[in-house]
Amino acid sequence: DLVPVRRALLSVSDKTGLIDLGRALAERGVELLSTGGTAAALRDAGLDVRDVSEVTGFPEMMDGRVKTLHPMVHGGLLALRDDPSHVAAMDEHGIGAIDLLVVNLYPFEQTVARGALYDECIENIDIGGPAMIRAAAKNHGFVNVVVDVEDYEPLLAEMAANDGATSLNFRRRLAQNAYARTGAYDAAVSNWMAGALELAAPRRRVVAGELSQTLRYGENPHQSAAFYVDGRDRPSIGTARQHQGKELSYNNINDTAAAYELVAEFDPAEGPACAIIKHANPCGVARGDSLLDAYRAAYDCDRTSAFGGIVALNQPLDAATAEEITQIFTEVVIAPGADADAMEIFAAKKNLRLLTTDGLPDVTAAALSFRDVPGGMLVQDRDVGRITLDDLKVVTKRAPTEEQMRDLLFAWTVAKHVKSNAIIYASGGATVGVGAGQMSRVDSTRIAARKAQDMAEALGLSKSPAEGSVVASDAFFPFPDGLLTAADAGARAVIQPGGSMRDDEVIAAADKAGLAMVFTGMRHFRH
Ligand code: 93A
Repeated sequence: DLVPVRRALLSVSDKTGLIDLGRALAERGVELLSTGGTAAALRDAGLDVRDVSEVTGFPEMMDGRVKTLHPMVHGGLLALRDDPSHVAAMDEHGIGAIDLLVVNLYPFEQTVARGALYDECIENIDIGGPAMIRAAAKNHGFVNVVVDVEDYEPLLAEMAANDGATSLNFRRRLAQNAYARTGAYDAAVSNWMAGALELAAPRRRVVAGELSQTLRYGENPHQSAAFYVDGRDRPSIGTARQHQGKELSYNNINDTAAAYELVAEFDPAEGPACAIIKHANPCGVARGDSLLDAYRAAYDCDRTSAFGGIVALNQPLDAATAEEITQIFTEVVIAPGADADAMEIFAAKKNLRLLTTDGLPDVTAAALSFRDVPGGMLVQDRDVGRITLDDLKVVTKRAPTEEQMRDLLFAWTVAKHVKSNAIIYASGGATVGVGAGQMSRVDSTRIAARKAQDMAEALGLSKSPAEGSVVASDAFFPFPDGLLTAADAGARAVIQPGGSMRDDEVIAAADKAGLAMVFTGMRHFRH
C-alpha cells in the first residue's frame, strides 16, 4: 500500500512553512504545481513550479473564484490508478496524477472574527480548496491530502521513512482530518449565516472543535476523553497558559472553567475577588480590599471543601496571595496574570497548576451552550443575564439597607453559578453558606445554613455568620417554608426572582418575619 509521491499541488492561503515544504519536496524530485500566490511565493524562493493555469489551459478568473475547478485538476486527484478505464481516461485527456495535495483554505473564520462586513466574509468562502480537499481525501487510496501546517513535518518524515512514498494508514489519517476540516469550515460558514440571519434555531446545526488535549480519562477513569477548543482568541480556559504542574484532567478543566466564569463576573476595576470551586460549585466566593483579603474570605466560607479546590482570581496573582494559597493543597489557580514573585513562590509547589490568561473572560459575550441528551443535543444561549440595582423591586415593607443591597447583588451573582437549587448566604461581600444542587429548595436553604454553622465552628465565631446575612435564591420560593428556614438561620434580607403563584404568601411571611426582600424578575437555573 506504499504509494510514491511524484507530483504535488500546493495551494495555500497561510504560507507558513510553505517554502521549507516546497524545497524538501523538490529535493525528493517531486514536481510542484501551484495556484497564483502560492506559485509566486515558491518561485521567489527559487523553486521550480508549474502554474495550475498552465495545466488547465484556463487563466484564474472571476477574482480567483475559478482557478482549480477543472478536470485537469480534479481528474488528477480522483482517478483510480489501478482502474484501467480511469487510466485510459487520464491518457486520453492528458491528465497527470496528483499524489499530494497541500491546501489551506481562505481564512473565513479569521475574517468573521475580525468583524469583516458581509460581502467580505462571503468572498472568503473557499470553494475550490474544499472541492480539492474532498476529492483528494476520497481518493486516499492513492492521494495524500494535507490541510494543516502541523502536518508538513510528519508528511516529510513519512516520505523519508518510505523512500519518498507514504502508507495507506498514513493517507487514511490525513483523509479523516481533511474531512473534519471541510466539515468545520462549512460549520463556520453556516453558523455565521445563522447569526447574520438572526436564526435562533437553524434547521441544522453543526458543532466543530479542534483537539487541544487528549485527556488521560473523562469524569471517571473508565471514560476516555479529550478537550476540543473553538480556536477563538479570547481569554478563557481554552486559551489559558499553564505555567507549572501536571496536565489538567477533565474535571480540572470543567471546574477551572466554572471558577473563572464566576470570578469574571466581578469587575476588577471594582476591586479584587476570589472564587474557590469544588465539583463545579463554589465553596467560597468573596470580594476584598486586597486579593489576599478576598482569598482569605473565600477560603473561610468552607475551609473543609476548599482543600484540593480550584481558585480563580479576577486580578493578577501577587506574592502575598500566592503565599497564602500555598498553605493548603490546591489543584489549580487561574488568574489574568501572575507577577514574578508569585510565580517564584508557586514554583516550589510542583503539584500546583498555575494558569494565566490575558485579561478575564467576557461574561457578557453572547455564546451558545450545548448539552448532549440521548438522541441529540440541547442548544441554548449561555446564561449571560445580569441585573443591576435598577432592576430590583422591593416587595416588602422593609427595604434593604445600602450594605444589604450590595450583599444581595453579590449573593445573586454567585447564585447564577451554583447548581440549582441554589441558596447563598452572604455577608460583608463574602459567601458564608452555599447550598447547591438539591432537589428541594428547603433542603438547599438548610444545607447552606448548616454550612454557615460549620464556618462558625471552624473559625471559633460566637454565632453563625448567617446571623444578619442576606440570602439569594436562584429561583422563586414556591412556598414560604424555604424563606422561613433562611430567616430562622438569621438572614435579614432576601433576593429572588419572584413570579410564584404564591408570591403574596411568601411576601406576607417575609413581612411577618421582618425581612427585606427584592425581586429580580430573572431566574438563574443551572443544572
Ligand atoms: O476562490 S476559490 O474557491 N476557487 C478556486 O478554484 C480555488 N482553488 C484554490 N479558491 C480556490 N483556492 C484557494 O486559493 C485555496 O484553498 C487557497 O486557500 C488559496 C490559494 O491561493 P493563492 O495560491 O493564489 O494564494
